[in-house]
Amino acid sequence: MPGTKVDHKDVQGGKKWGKLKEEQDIRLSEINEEIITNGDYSEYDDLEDKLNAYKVQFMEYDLDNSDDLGVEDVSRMMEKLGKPKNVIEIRKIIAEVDTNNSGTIGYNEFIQMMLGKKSSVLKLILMFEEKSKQPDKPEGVAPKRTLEEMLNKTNI
Ligand SMILES: [Ca+2]
Ligand SMILES: [Ca+2]
Repeated sequence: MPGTKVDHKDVQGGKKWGKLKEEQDIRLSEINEEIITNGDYSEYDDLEDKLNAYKVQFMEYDLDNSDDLGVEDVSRMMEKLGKPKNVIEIRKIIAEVDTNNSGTIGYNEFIQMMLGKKSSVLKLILMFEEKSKQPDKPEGVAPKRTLEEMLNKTNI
């Protein structure tokens, strides 16, 4: 991507970076709590899980910890997702969900995009990415060993 000069490798993964992400986690968790309390999306019965997953996703892409996704964040996101776009396309993608016309996607706008009824390019791409990730995480399946251990303990 021409025109992007900031090298995030300098900070990403470092101690300072971890601290910043921890602080961001606290800020965004508070917003999640508010959203749950407000009851705006009460139609989702797994709202808390959903908000948690979106928070993790948002933090992953907010490279400068500004609590919003700007042109650079979104263009890196697209590169990562294998769908590189030019700056004009990125601006269009952001504008689709940028309800307060700040030129960036704030956390609330991100949540609204993911949970609201309106469709957008970014939402479709992210939803597709989430789906494609799932087969790699067989968290719901209990390992066979665990069952055997349980049976041993109960002397069956
Ligand atoms: Ca940002
Ligand atoms: Ca905005």
